[in-house]
Amino acid sequence: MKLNEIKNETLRSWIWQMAALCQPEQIVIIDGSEEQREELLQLALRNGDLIKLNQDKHPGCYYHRSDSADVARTEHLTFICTPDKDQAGPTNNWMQPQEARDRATEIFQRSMRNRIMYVIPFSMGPVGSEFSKIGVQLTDSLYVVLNMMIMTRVGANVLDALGYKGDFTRCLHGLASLDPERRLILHFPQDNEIWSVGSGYGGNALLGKKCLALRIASYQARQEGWLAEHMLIMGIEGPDGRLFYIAAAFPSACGKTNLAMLIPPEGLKAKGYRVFTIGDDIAWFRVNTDGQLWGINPEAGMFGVAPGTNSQSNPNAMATIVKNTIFTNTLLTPDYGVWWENGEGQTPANGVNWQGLPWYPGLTDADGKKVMGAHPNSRFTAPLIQCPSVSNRIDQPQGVPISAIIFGGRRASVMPLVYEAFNWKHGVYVGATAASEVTAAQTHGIGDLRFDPMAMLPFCGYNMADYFSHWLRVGQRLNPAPKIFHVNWFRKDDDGNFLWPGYGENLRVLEWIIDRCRNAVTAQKTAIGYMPNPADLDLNGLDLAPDALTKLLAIDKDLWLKEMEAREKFLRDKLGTTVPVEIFQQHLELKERLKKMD
Ligand code: GTP
Ligand code: SPV
Ligand code: MN
Repeated sequence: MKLNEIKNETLRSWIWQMAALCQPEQIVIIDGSEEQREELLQLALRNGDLIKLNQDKHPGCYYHRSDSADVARTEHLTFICTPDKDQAGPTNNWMQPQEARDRATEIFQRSMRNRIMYVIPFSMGPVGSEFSKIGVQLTDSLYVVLNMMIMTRVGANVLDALGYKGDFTRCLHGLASLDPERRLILHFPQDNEIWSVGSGYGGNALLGKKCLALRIASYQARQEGWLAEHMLIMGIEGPDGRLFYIAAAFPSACGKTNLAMLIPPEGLKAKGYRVFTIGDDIAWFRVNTDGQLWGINPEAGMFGVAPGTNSQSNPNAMATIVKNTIFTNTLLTPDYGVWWENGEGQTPANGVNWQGLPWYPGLTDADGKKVMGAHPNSRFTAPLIQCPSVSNRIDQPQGVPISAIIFGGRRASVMPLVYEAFNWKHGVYVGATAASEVTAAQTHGIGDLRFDPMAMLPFCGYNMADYFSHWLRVGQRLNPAPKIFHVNWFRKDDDGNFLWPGYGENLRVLEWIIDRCRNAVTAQKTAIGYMPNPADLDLNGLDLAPDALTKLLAIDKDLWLKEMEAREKFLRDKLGTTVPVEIFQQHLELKERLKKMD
């Protein structure tokens, strides 16, 4: 396909403009054809972007190593560039738009000399759906092109949908030197534009994902009256055959992919439970004319955390990645297979690790620290359609109706296994004050507890306080509104062991949540919300320590009051007075209820 075949004039002139800046040797438009994909794969093998894996064991699978200083999102180099700093708010890094463009221009300038600039027209959401948004990414990374072809809907049909006059998000991406000192991830919400330079991995580089589908989309969602969220969507079919769709927001590497495709434990399977996966990372919601919240997954693939994934923890993910998958930063075994910590099968005797260094089990570095085979944020990119539990509704343009929204995070203490908010307003407060221990999905602060409202702290494209107001406003249009819950799979005992087995067993908690949605069980009214009567949680066949459930459901008044102080600091000192009064009110009411607890 030739540039002058693109009907959209704005797109054509933008491509020329960006090409003038980056000066690629050639421009190639991605048309979505299988022939072109095959050509690109061959080129990627020749230029070293990809290594071909053992095609007998891993048909259609490839391996990639990103630069060892480019292995996770870099939130400190990520900016929201609005004319006014207040529009970005206190939780985002802000840069004045002109300064941002000047700084990035200096890095992009001539950065694609002797390189190819690929033009990727992509749709987030089913092509042509009212929910969907079109983006066009320019990039000089073939690895990024091949990932985008899995993660999004790419090709000439997107250009057709865009037509002569359609609007699209301009996504400029360049590898440049990959030097973190010369790396910028810039968002211009008012211009519907993203500039990312100096990184070739994950959310920094696959611009449809966090940059468009969350940061830019959340800004647009506020203006257009919908929600763009860091959530999985799954369908759960109960014993009576009725299907409930639920959405869940957990911060990065806190279990969305795992929950979205869980396998029911035996007892629940026998009762008739089945799980259908709609999405594992991002959800877009709209209030339908029926008053319900409907949601789609704007993505077409999954970019899942490899370490910890095995056929015990996540059999459906293992089945999804048997073919047509790109593995990044895992261990490469001598027979051109892949391996990662807490993965599948025997630990290989040796291999080449994520840094490209010879590796064997037990290898330590100069300081005696264990050297990993796979990076903790190593990932697989695979088509969602290959997931055995995939729903047959992923391409439905109107999405699916949502019965419950779940917030959660990694909390070693304080947060119980599950509780239910009293109503939407209370639920928005629960989401707004959610916190979690930082994971390897980002480069800085791993292990620290941080507030991460609705799991959107790194992804909200505008002022977080205004985002809370938007949630409250959307709630006013919902009838009935989904019920809101909070879960924690990560509570630990005094010896540091997880109290709850997690993974597939989490369906036991989801069963209670669904039962609440259809008014099938009563609950205990506590200071923090509704909690299960222990007898209503089906624990059959589960080998829980005798007092584990008591500990999992315990509310420690002192710890909660400490939590309330931290929340207050976050809401008042960090977010400030623009936080909606309803949120403060919920906070004060909860504090009163906790104080009255005995
Ligand atoms: P992003 O793709 O970064 O947004 O992550 P995610 O939320 O999809 O997380 P994912 O499901 O990939 O899980 C990340 C890590 O958490 C993996 O190492 C999992 O093994 C672990 N994990 C997932 N679910 C559970 C659980 O229920 N219990 C425990 N203990 N660990 C879990
Ligand atoms: C996350 O960090 O939440 C991810 C991975 O899903 S990335 O695409 O790198 O953002
Ligand atoms: Mn994510």
